[in-house]
Amino acid sequence: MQLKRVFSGIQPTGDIHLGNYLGAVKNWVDREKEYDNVFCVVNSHAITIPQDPKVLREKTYELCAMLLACGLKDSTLFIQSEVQEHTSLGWLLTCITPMGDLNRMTQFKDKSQKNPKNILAGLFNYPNLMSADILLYKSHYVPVGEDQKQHIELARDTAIRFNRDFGETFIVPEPLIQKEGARIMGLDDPTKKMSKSSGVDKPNHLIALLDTPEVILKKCKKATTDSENKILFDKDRAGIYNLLTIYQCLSGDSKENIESEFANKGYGEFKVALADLIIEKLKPIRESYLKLIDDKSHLESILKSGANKAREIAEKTYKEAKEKMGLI
Ligand code: AQP
Repeated sequence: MQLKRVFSGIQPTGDIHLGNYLGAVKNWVDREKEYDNVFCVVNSHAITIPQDPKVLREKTYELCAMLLACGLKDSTLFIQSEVQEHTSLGWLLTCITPMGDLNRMTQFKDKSQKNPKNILAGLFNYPNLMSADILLYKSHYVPVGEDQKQHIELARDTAIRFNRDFGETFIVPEPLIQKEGARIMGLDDPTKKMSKSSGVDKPNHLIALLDTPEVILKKCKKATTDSENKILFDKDRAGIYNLLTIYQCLSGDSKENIESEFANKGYGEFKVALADLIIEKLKPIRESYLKLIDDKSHLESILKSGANKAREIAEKTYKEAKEKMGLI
């Protein structure tokens, strides 16, 4: 039986954190057997914000090792810039996408506000590259966190537009968004999404998958809550709700069980239990990561074979799209 294809990507823009893990990567790993998976470290996306080239190279390899450490085994894993058809198809899609569609993207608005004096054209155009990533592999599903939903909708519109104007070519992809954990919030400010870039200048914003047990405990203890001291899944109390969601995603337990487990306990005790759970779940990932990053040639050979497999599919799709648009 032919499995449906899944594509997703992650940017090597900083330290991969619990939000990336619970919103996306854990889902990739847990459902790996159900699909024909293509996963990509999207370094060409990363340069839509200025990067230090040396750091970008290192972070790219580190993130690849981290994805394997999280448990990916049978997926096609590669680095985006190794398959040039991503940027080539990105250009074709740029030429059929109205500016108005890109103008609506909330992530562009958020990210450009962070650096208003240096807004790069690549940041504006980035959703087209993301559409190309997905459409190149004729992907059925795209497992992502909630912040990426709008970009998937754009990829769907683009596929529909291309198929209408140039003939049936692309599969119209669907997002796969987790019920729980699709939007993990910052520990310092539970009204803001946990993000790698915010973690750079705010030490208590995120929990990185490579944080040591001591750091995890410290960050959990400092996490913003409220003064009610009641451990309930109450969306109006964003801080405790966020911590409980992390607990639920990692423990796999139901909301009711978690609430009754902590019914007579205070925030202090809950935060220590949460830290213990995070430490326990991240320990094997950390250990496996340290081995993988230590053996660069093994890592490079996995990535090379991933890129070769990806390229085989990507070349065919790009050729088909290019010819349909009349390019020689
Ligand atoms: N806070 C989050 N909660 C749930 N899912 C999240 N994702 C990101 N943040 C959260 C999901 O992680 C996957 C990889 O994201 P990405 O690295 O490609 O880009 P991003 O969404 O822009 O992630 P960051 O951490 O916010 O990075 P920066 O700060 O560089 O922009 C995606 O599936 C995303 O939905």
